[in-house]
Amino acid sequence: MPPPPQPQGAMATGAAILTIPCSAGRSPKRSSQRRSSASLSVRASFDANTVTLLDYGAGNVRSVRNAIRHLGFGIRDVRSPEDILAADRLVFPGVGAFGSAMDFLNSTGMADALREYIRRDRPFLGICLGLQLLFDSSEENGPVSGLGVIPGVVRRFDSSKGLIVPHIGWNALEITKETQLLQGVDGHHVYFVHSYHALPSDANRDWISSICNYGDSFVASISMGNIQAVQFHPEKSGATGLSILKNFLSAKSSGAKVTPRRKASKLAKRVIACLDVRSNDNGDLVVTKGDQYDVRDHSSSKEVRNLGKPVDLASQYYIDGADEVSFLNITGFRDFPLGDLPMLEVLRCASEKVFVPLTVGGGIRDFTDANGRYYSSLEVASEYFRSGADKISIGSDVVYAAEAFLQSGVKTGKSSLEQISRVYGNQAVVVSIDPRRVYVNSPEDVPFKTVKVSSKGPSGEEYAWYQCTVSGGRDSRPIGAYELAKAVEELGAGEILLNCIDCDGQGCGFDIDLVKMVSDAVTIPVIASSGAGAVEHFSEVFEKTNASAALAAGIFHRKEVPDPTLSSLL
Ligand code: 1PR
Repeated sequence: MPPPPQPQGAMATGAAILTIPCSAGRSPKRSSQRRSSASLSVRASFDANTVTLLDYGAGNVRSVRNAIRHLGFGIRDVRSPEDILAADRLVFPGVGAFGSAMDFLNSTGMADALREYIRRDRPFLGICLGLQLLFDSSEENGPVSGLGVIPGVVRRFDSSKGLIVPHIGWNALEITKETQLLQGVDGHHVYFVHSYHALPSDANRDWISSICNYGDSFVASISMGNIQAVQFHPEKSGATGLSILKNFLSAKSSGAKVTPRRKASKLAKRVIACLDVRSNDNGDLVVTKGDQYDVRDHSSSKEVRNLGKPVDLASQYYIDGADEVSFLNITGFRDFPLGDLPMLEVLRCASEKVFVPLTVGGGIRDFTDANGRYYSSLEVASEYFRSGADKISIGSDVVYAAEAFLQSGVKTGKSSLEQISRVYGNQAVVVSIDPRRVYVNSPEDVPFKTVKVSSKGPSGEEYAWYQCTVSGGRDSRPIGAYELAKAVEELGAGEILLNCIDCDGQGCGFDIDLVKMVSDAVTIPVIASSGAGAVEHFSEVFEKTNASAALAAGIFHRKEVPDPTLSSLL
């Protein structure tokens, strides 16, 4: 259900009651294409600092709220079709699947209200699915009819030729039409995360304000009069994204120029700053960092290493230019995460300051508390999303689910991975793999996929397989990283975070053999993790493997590179 409305502030002053016909139009200028004549009672308002938000409760729009508030605007939530028609400025951050979004809009009368609002050329900003829904139809869950405002269809990216889907990451816009919304943005990268895209065609050419290339060209933004929509996430696109949002929210915006973030004109490799978080022996939640997953000091005190406060470090890495920030609650496997209120508070505070994607992992599984109350993994994930996560990451629980799936060959639909990706979309679900290298003499020695290693093992072994672990590397399982990666792709993972216990904290570079094996095996993005000790290590992993992103921790905590804006150097 939509969240409760926000305080309405000055909205009451200057409000007026109107009654207007509700109709639909392909173009704001074509009032003849009406689909409904139902009348709606409308209260028009005149409040320059409040924006109306259409959040139909299907997913996390907290990031959009945080970005709007960060820019100094208040939010009024849509509760009824009349609220749409009364809006001065409407932001529609579509989330979830196309079919269920249209079901909701049609059954509540909001589809007609949206068409009418658009026909009247009122200020509108659609985000992500909020752009796709404007088109005639989508292949997602269907075909399903959309709002029919813009001619054209929405299709899935074609992964059959090896294209990695979802399209996740920072890609460049090619601006095709001058608009105030995209002023100063040409050539900049913005953050995309989607599996479906609107196709440009002769019929919708007039609408398109920018395109982007991923496999093929797709519609990155549209603009017609006051109607704007973007496929990317301005609320997660750092300073560039915030300036786009500001251009929409502030009628008086000067559209100030922003410094180019990067020069490349294709999907950029991402650099992710990771914060391993846990309580220290005094009960304070701290950022820590291990060597091969051992986070205790090697001195006699054996204390948990304390590298700083989670929110301070996350904010700093955002300011310094990290493409994404991840929190891993590394003792989540033994503590109940919903009992870990400081962690949720960390997430809330970080999401108000970090305007790039925020991932959180640790402890996502079904759980029964001391009072016998059962919590599903979906509830745990939902709480993480509500607290500000854009993506969640699951480790141990997925290993068990993948083992069961490989044994039975049956997808039950009940695993945490399947449930969460069904509700929030697979682009919101990362699977974290914690493997350890096991050398063997020959591929025949084990029933798991092996690689010929670049450096031989201690007894001259030429091959290795990568054994998955659970509970932060404490327990080894009878499944390899390759087998796990293939299984989780089938079960609905949107990305793989590929750690390597042997390399963690060593600063000797990523395990290229492992990253190559896994990133060649799947068509979802793989994040290489563990071992970065120099800028060259990032270049190496991107040159030699199909990794889409690289994650590091120690190198940033120890300030061994100026900041995480490494992608500009690569
Ligand atoms: O199993 O669903 O509860 O998730 C637990 C999560 O916590 C998993 O993602 C797991 O990887 C992580 N985790 C558990 N124990 C540790 C530990 O360090 N003792 N951290 C741990 C994993 C690996 C990376 C690290 C990179 C880069 N740490 O997060 O940041 O290796 O480090 P580097 O650049 O310094 O080499 P669940």
